Amino acid sequence: MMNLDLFGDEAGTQDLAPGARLLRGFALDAAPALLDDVAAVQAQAPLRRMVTPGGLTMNVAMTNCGGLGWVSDARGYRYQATDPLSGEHWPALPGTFAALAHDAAEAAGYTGFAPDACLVNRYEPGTKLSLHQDRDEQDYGQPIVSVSLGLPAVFQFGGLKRSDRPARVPLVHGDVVVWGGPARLRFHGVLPLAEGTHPLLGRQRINLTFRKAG
Ligand code: MD3
Ligand code: FE
Repeated sequence: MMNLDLFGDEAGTQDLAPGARLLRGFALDAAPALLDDVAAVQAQAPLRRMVTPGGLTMNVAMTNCGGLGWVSDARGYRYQATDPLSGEHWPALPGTFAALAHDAAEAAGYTGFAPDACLVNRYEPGTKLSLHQDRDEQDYGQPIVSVSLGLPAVFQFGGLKRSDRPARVPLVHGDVVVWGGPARLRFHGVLPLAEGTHPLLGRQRINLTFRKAG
């Protein structure tokens, strides 16, 4: 069928743009185990809404696991080894997380991806993430792997300038996107989450982003 040519060489794999590959349902089988580990991470390092350097409280609630975690406060955005709430190291990166991130990166053509940071983003209906670039990592040659769990979201995928009009990409439970190469510094965001209830997560969307930050 000619339509299948729109999707890469494997059913469910789609190039959103050069360097940005969508792996539909790649995390579906692993999702229950991933969610158990998300719960364990949250128990040790609670979700919290961080404050931007400009003094605004972020809409998305966040926590981290891995050797480095992303934080924002009045001093700026950065990665650090400890949770500012507890002063303790972030929880270790669960083996399920590391394996999924590695395998997804490989499926997108990046061999040997070994993330040292996993940012856990929690959305509820109405929560949004404004257009931004991810620029706090050391090496933009490293890809970012993102995993969508729970309620669906509409992802905004822009260009290299904030003013480039973003495309809208629906992301559902189990979808994985690998962002690298020329897509690595593109502006992106998430539109306000629609009301809904997911069988595994209720009124939430959890997004995991894996990075080699340091
Ligand atoms: C495109 N998170 O944590 S994941 C973020 O759904 C973030 O929680 C969103 O943006 C979320 O920084 C989107 C998809 C994503 C992540 C990183 C990217 C898309 C990207 C980096 C470059 C280009
Ligand atoms: Fe981002």
